This record gives sequence, structure tokens and C-alpha cells, in this order.
Amino acid sequence: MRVVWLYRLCYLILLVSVACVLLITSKTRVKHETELKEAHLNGKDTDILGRINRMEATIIELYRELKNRDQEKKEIAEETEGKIQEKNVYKKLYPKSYLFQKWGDHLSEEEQTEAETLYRKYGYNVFLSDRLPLNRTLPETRNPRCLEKKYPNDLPTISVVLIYLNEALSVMKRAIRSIIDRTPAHLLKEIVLIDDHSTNEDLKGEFDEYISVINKLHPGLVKKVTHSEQLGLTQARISGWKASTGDVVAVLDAHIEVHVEWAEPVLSRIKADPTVVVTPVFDRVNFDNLEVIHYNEASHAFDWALWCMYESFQPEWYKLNDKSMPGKSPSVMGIFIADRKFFGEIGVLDGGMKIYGGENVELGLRVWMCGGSIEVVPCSKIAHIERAHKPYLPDLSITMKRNALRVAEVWMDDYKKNILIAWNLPYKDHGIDIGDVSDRKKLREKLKCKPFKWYIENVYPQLDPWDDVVGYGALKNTVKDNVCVDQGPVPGTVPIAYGCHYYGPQYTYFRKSGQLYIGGIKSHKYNNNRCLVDPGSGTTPGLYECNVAKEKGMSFLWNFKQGKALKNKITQRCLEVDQGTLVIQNCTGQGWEIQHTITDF
Ligand SMILES: *[C@@H]1O[C@H](CO)[C@@H](O)[C@H](O)[C@H]1NC(C)=O
Ligand SMILES: *[C@@H]1O[C@H](CO)[C@@H](O)[C@H](O)[C@H]1NC(C)=O
Ligand SMILES: [Mn+2]
Repeated sequence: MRVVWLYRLCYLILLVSVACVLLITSKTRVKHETELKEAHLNGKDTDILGRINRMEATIIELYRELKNRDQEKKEIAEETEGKIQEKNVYKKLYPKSYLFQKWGDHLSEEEQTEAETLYRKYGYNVFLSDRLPLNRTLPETRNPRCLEKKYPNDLPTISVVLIYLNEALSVMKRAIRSIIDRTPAHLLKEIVLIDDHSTNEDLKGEFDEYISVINKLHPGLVKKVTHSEQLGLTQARISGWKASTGDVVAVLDAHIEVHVEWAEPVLSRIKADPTVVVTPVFDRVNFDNLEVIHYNEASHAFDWALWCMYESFQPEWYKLNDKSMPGKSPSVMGIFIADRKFFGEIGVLDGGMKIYGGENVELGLRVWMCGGSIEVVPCSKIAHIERAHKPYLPDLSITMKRNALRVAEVWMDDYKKNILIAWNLPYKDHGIDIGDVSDRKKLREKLKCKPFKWYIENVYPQLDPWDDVVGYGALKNTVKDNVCVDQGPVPGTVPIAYGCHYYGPQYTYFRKSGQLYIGGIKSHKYNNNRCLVDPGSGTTPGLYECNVAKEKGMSFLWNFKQGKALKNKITQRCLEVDQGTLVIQNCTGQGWEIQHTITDF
């Protein structure tokens, strides 16, 4: 369950879509109008302006229509109030679709079908996106202190890279529009679009026309690079970096909308220290009604399987007592902003990564270990559509595992065994092809990067180094046929004997200290593992959080050697199987075989 959840979080960030609206302060509105006015004075551009306005007029028209219908419905509801219960004018055609749980009550049947079809294709509400203004206003979600900050005029220039694969056209346009409207023109070097081989027709002709209209107004502003075959997320980001020419490169997803004044805070941070790689704070855009939900700032963390997650900042950040201040982060979730030259010097991204996963942690480790650092900048906000379903593989864990092993091989030194433990792979010879890592190893040498031990001690001390784990995987009885230890019902505190299936509930972990975990091991020190306990009386074994077991003086330490008895250090009783039931009793000579061992024990 936890993995699924983390994975969703990860997903949210990694496959960022843009769906933001801009909060327009009077300052930027004035600036925007000035730009348009200058264009007017130049004469020939009136025509272009006319075209842009016409395009947007259509959208605004559709939007008004939706709003009017809302209004009418409200009026009808008010009129009938107290008489009869209001009844839906239209039948719901897709009562089970997630799209219509909170949205779309008053759409005609035809519209419902259109909306549902688009939703299935894209994973978010394209029907609505097509009807929202491209320049919609985003709610103000920044800390009030951010609004008081003043930034210098002479900041580095920025290239904004948008990665996409079959994104909806209106979503792409809104991302571009938000970037143009909300980035100071003298700082916005270019917008680089990386099309990872989309097949949707509207991303060809119609989109190109939109781009050329913008480029007539702002010559050379939008560049598009199209991959002739699908190369995946990492390669697309590398292409974006290569095509960029600004002082700073921001590599973003395309289903986003940037918030007002998003660029200035990160640009001033990078100006002060070009070795800082930064990440903005994301707000969630609901996939159904496209509303923006405020997310708080948090650091971008990961576990030993390299799934990413949000986590608290280090204690020093909270001592500052100022939530507008940048906070150090162990990693990034995939979106990042960096000094272009520095990013090149430290090796951009690992081009050997496949499809999805792990590349963000690789970047995080490399930046920290090779002389840079990573920060989350709370005053820079980006709204990101959280898709209801993802466009890549149905099971991302396959490439995730492979990419994680690659990261481990290059960067984790003696700790690389933890990746094997986290994925329950054999300690020797995991048998998975991780590709050629010799170039990445050379890079690490050339840059004279610090050891992973330094990283874990100084950057990410919350990570449990799992130093004394000596065996892991299923724990199989040596005398009963095909019987394994299993965590039993959850919630619950009684482990059971069960036919071996070698999945999560049967994973056990034996530490040299004598603790035996059943059903999983936590990557972070702030989380609790569940320890096997001899309750002292009776024969029923217990499974309790280790710190609780310790506090209550339970007997939770065991003597164990591979293939031998599992014997409690205090009570001297053994974990055994009696008539199909897992029991703790006087030892009768049953042994246990743990699936994978790290050292002979
Ligand atoms: C969006 O653009 C239209 C015309 O292009 C303009 O009339 C409208 O005021 C703009 N909306 C906002 C919120 O800036
Ligand atoms: C278990 O062993 C202890 C000590 O060796 C003995 O006193 C006790 O009766 C035994 N219990 C059972 C159920 O055999
Ligand atoms: Mn995304």
C-alpha cells in the first residue's frame, strides 16, 4: 500500500503536467499590456495580435457558455427550492468514471461522451481545459513573505524546457502562455519544446501554427525539437538541456502553469551560487475540475527502492522560522532548474536510464557528492496537473528496479546492497542487465566526487544505512514442507505460518543485533519496523513496532544462524510450526532458511 502511495506522489511530480493559471498582479498586467502596445506601434503586428485574440476569443466564448449554464442551473435550483427536489436535467452516462465524481453534472449526453473520451485518452479533463482561458488566473498560494521580496533586475537569463508526449494541445498552449506572461521578458531567453515523438495530429499542424504566431510577436522565443522515435523522459530532458542557450535551464513537464514571479526567486538563488540546483514548489491541479490545490513546501526524498516522496526539511530550516526561505533537499523529483554550464560540467543526466524512474535520484546524489547542492525554493511555485492515469508502462517497477541498480552500481559504494534488499533481489548475481556504466564511473572519478558514506552522514541522515542487516527475504521452515513466516492479518499483531509465495507479507529481515522484522523494512529512521516478539507466556508469537516492544520490555531479540533454530535470547524458546500454526515453544529442533544472505551467519 505504502509503495503505491509513494509512487503516486512520485508520479505527481515526475510526470508533471502543467495546468496552472496565473495570478496577475497589477504590476505584471501593466507590463504585459505594455508589450502588446509596443507591438501595436510597430504596425505590422496588429494582424498577429488579431489572430491571437481571435483564438482566445473562441476559448473565452466556450468558457462563458459553461459558466452561464452553471448560473442557469443555480437559478432553476433556487426557484424550485422548497417545492420539489431538483432533478438532473441530463442522465449521467458514466456514473463510475472518476471524471464525473465531482464534475460535469450539467453536461448534455453528447458532451459527457466527448469529455469521457478525452479523459480516457489523456488522463485529465481536456474537455474543460479546452474551455478555460489560456491566461486563467491562478490562486495565490505563496507564503505572504514571498510577496514582499524584491529581486534585482540583472538576473541570469532562463531557457524553459517543456517535455511532452501526446499532451493535450490546450494544456500545452496554457503552459506556454503562462511562461510568457509570468516571466520577465528580458530574462526569458527561450521556451524549448521537446516532443518525444508524439503521434497526435493537433500537436503537428495546429500547434506549429500557434508557435509561429508567438514567434512573429517574439522572434525566436519558442523552439521545438522533435524526436524521430520515442526516447523516454531522461533523453528528452537531455535534449532540452542541449538545445538551450540561456544562462539557466529549467526542465519542466508540459502539463504545468507557472505562477506569477516564479522565475525571479530561483534565478537570484542560482546567481548567488551557480552550484545550487533548485526545484520550485508544486501545487496540484486536479485532473477533473482543474482547480489548483495548495501544496506546502517539502524536501524531495527517496527510499532504498528509490521511490520518491515528500519529507520534512532538516531541523535547521524550521529554526529559521521563515517558510519563504530555501530548504536543502536530498534529491529532486524530476523537475529542476540549474545553471546551464554547471549542469553540463557535472554530467547532465545519466543517458543510460530507461523510460522511467531513478534518474532523479541519480541527479540528486551526483549533485551533492560532486560539489553542488539541491534546494527547494518555496517562493517559486508551479501548478502541475496530477494525472489520473499515466502514459508510460503499466508497471513502472520494472524499469524502476533496473535504473535503481544502475544508480547503486555507480554511486552507492558499500551501500549498494541496500537496493538489493529493498527490491528483494539476490545478494550475489541479481541477473538484471543495467547497461554500460563505465562512462558514469569515469565521470565520478574525474569529478573527484565524495563517497556515498559522506552523503548519507551529511546530507541525508534520516536514511537508515541498514548496516547490520545480514539476511533478508522469505523465511522458510526446514522441516515442514513449503511453510514460510508471514506477517498475518493487517492490522494485527500475530504473525502466521503460510505457504511460501515470496511476496511482501513474507519478507523478513534479520539484523545482527538480533531483531527480526516481518512484512517489510523501513528505509527511514523516523519510521518503525515491526519486530518478532516472544510474549513470554502462551505459544502465540507477537509482531510489534520495535520501539514499543523495547519500551514495554518485551523479548524481541533472537539468536539465529542460517538453517538453524530461531531462538529467543531471553526466554530461550523457539519460533516453530506446530500442526500448521506458527508458535513459540520449547525448541524441538526446527530450523529456518532465510532467502538471501549477505554474510555467512
Ligand atoms: C486574458 O486575455 C484576454 C484577451 O487576450 C483579456 O481580455 C483578459 O483580460 C485576460 N485575462 C486575464 C486574467 O488577464
Ligand atoms: C519447556 O521447558 C521448560 C524448561 O526446560 C520446562 O520447565 C517446561 O515444562 C517446558 N514446557 C513444555 C510445554 O514442555
Ligand atoms: Mn507531470
